[in-house]
Amino acid sequence: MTKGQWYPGKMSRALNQLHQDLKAVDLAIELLDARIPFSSRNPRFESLLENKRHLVLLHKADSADAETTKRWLDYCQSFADKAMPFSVKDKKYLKKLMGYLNEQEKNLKPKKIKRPLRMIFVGIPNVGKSTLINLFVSKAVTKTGNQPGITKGRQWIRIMPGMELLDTPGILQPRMEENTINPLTVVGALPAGKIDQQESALWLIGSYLMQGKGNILKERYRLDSIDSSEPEELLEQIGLSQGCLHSAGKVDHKRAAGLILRDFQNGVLGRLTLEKPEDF
Ligand SMILES: Nc1nc2c(ncn2[C@@H]2O[C@H](COP(=O)(O)OP(=O)(O)OP(=O)(O)O)[C@@H](O)[C@H]2O)c(=O)[nH]1
Ligand SMILES: [Mg+2]
Repeated sequence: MTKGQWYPGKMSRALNQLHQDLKAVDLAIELLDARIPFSSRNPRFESLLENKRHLVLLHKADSADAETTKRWLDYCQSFADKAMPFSVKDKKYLKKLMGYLNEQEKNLKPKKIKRPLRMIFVGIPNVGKSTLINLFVSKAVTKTGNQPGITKGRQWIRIMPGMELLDTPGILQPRMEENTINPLTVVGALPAGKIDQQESALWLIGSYLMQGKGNILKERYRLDSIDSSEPEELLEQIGLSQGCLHSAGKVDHKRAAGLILRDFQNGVLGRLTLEKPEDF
């Protein structure tokens, strides 16, 4: 994977559009992946924010380790106005989010002029922006149509009286650094095909082992034992047990790696947070 996917022209166009969109909102809701809050953050985003309110959602919290998510919330509160966990799999999160949005709407200034609270979801690819927009659209009162003079060609969705959401998300470039490629790959934020899936799958297996969660792999893939296993050895065993074989009967490591990453992304490998706030 090279930085070529985000060639400068495309990147600056996306950032310019986002900068424009941000001018039209009161609140930017940044989605981070609760399993990789560091790697799923784009530090350049904050420079575009200017004085807008900034809410961070540690999204897909259902897939992350709950204790670690709590510590990440403290970390996120050091750069955002507010941070909350979120998941579409449990309604309590939506209730809390709506509570926060209501508060923001009440505190809109100036108070005398009635206008809606406007907001936008932003985040890196695959973090869940469209899912959240759809969640709100399904509850929406009306689509409000273009509002001249605000953001050209953009639609606002009135999600309830006094609250409007921009119907297109702000897409942020993933942070491409040496220590972010594996985390971003395993959560599916980078296009498959351009990256070394095998290396990322080995890194993921190593993370399970290091966190004492190797049993999850053992059970899922019906392995005999994982005592003192190295990631390479486990990948081999998983390939064998799952029938990821070349015609000559040897394990197809690439295929086995793809299978593990898919299983992780589909949420069948339990909860696992891949980054700790103490490391950043
Ligand atoms: N575990 C879990 N998965 C979620 C949650 N919300 C969304 N997803 C999954 O995340 C994946 C990506 O969701 P999208 O809404 O398409 O993400 P996006 O940010 O719009 O992605 P791009 O359009 O590629 O930028 C989908 O497979 C969703 O089902 C959640 O709360 N928990
Ligand atoms: Mg989307």
